[in-house]
Amino acid sequence: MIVAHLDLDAFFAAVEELEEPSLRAKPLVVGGDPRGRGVVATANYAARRFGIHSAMSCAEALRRCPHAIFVRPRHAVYREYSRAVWTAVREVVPTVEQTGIDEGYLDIGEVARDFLAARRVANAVQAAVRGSTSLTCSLGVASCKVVAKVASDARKPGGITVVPAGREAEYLAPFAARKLPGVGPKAEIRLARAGIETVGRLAALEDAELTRLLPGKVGRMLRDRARGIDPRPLDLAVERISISQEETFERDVADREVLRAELRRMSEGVAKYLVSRGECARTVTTKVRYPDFAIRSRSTTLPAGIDDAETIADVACSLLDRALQDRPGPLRLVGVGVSALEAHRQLALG
Ligand code: TTP
Ligand code: MG
Repeated sequence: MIVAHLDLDAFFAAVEELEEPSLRAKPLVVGGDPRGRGVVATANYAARRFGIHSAMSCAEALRRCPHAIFVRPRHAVYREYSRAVWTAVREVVPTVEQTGIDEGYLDIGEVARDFLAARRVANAVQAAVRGSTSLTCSLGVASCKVVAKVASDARKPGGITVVPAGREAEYLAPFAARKLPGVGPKAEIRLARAGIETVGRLAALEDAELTRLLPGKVGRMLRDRARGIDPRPLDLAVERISISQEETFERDVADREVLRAELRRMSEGVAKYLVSRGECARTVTTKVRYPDFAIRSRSTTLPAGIDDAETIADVACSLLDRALQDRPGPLRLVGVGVSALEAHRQLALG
């Protein structure tokens, strides 16, 4: 396995700088009201030099840097940029597990045979992201997720860190234990009390002491990770191929309006999921089940992808009409699904 973890640099702040170039090079905080109880969502690197970081109170950020500029987050704008980023990434590396708006794992092994080629692919990904959005990102390339994730954070901003196979444990060893994904504040405290400050010390723990400090499966899992052992595959949920919702009624339903209302409700769930993944779908399917358990489904494939609840619902309802025309009668279940998923249409930037 060769996997990369990609993480955008100072994401919200970077977008704000692109949208308003006069902010560039000035300390910039995206977050709540510095005169209220808001917290910092993110700060650009100029602001980080003053010790400002995510989750700090904005009041404290203002104290640390009185001339910092504070802006409120504009999530809809960040989502648009995120979609453009992931579309660009998928053009270089098609198989991606997006784990957040600004981060995800890339199946580099699919396009690169060895770590040398993997570095070139990582460079190409960075160039594609920069070319499509002007945003910068950092990547870590390794044989497993945990090492890739730690490595993507190591040379921010704009860094690429490749940890070749066989070097995982050695690479992780000097990092602070809390840098290991999975080590939360509680585990960190327990480890620190026992003098375990680094990933390397965690990796070297004997069974008995490990069980004492971090009992159960979690302890063994964290020690494995500290050793650079992480069998997690990319999580390409089946939902990537299709997303659906269905509802079995307590009593069979014949009322067309009730069925339509159900489809509309479920279409909202489906659309929400699509939007959260930055994807849209070209095929909509309505599924019906009759009291005798017979199942019918009707699908339509559209010329362009959609991701809004209303359009999905409109298509789903007309498919319901078609199904009921072919076989009328009360229904035991209705469902709506979407497939032929694609990354959201490229947005024109600038
Ligand atoms: P991160 O990737 O953690 O941070 P970042 O991209 O701003 O900076 P870095 O260069 O260190 O990666 O989070 C991505 C976005 O998520 C970030 O821009 C803002 C948002 N966010 C919050 O809203 N609250 C938080 O506490 C954190 C950590 C992030
Ligand atoms: Mg980031």
